[in-house]
Amino acid sequence: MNRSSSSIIVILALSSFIIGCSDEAKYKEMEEKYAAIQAEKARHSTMTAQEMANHAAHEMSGLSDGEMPLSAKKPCTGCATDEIGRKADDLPPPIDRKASQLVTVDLYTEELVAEMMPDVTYQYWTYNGKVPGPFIRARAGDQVEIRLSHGKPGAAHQGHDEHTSQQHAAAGHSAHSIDLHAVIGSGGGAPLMQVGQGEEKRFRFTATRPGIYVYHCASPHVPTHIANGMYGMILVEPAEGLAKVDREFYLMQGEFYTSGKYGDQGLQSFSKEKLLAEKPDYFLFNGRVNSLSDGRAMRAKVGEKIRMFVGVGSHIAANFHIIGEIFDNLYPEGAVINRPLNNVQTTLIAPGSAVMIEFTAEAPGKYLLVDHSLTRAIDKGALAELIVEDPERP
Ligand SMILES: [Cu+2]
Repeated sequence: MNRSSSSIIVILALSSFIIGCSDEAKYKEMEEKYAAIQAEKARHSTMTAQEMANHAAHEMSGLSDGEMPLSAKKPCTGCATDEIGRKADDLPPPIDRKASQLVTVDLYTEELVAEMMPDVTYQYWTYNGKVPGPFIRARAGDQVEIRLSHGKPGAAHQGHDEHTSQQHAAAGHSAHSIDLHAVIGSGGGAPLMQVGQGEEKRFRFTATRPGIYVYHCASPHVPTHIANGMYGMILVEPAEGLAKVDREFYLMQGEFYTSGKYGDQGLQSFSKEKLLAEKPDYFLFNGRVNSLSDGRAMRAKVGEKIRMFVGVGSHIAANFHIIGEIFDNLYPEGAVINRPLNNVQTTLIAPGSAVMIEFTAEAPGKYLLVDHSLTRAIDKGALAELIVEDPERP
């Protein structure tokens, strides 16, 4: 045998050994997977219906049983606030007066670093330090005075050390403003309300048209200001008020465009490239992953009437659905004085629009609120929880 043919034999022998090894590894892996599936099946067969529901809910939250829920937060380093998300019950009570009045609204803009999910931080641009901004409530016929100051009164800006005009300009927020969709008039108020560093401006309008409306910043580059979190909602109640309910909740879905992928750790910068490509990494209710889950979940009791105001602040429409619920009344497109649609499963909410939803909590349990374009819920954060308790069976 010459040298070259003997080396071929050695190579053949070696490669069959390697193939043998990798086959064995593959079979072992398959065997393990099969065993895991069988174990999971056995586990399911012994679960009660309630345990099964909880298990599914965990899976929807991206958690395996027993893992720490993402909303059990540890302190965040480098954050200006421990909580960027507005709670869903943070809204003024229904209006209970029969005459018009002046409603004054104090707003300030604030850029601040906060946690988007554990170990992921982001510099949000906000109204009053939370996403979404405050829920404004007026009655048809009211005068509304918006007072907007650039920066939290008396506080230093976050995000850059100097507070010169050049620094603000370089950061892209030399001015902030407000455009309210409840305003009839050029720019929805924004032309009057461009507020530079250290400035405060105010304007008044008469809330003539009942509806649930979005407001947002309209300073250049407008889509960037909005994508960073500068939006909220204003409800103009009809003069006779809305029907009485037991609970009201305020939610806004917004998508975020970060330099890294979903879950990449550390301070994420805003990606204008992804914004222009309409490719966000996060779809979130009220500002962060799990903002409205566990200890911050919405809560109600069996038999209570629930009303939700749900809007889209940023640039991509939401497909809003509550798993295991049917909307008794849906007022699409913010049209709260029109006759509602009944028995609706999912509603499309356009960017810069909002809906009002009413239903009675009939069965106890944990209900997941999702964007039914479900990768957004399972893989990109668009999940919230409503917990319905039965006082008869605690
Ligand atoms: Cu702004």
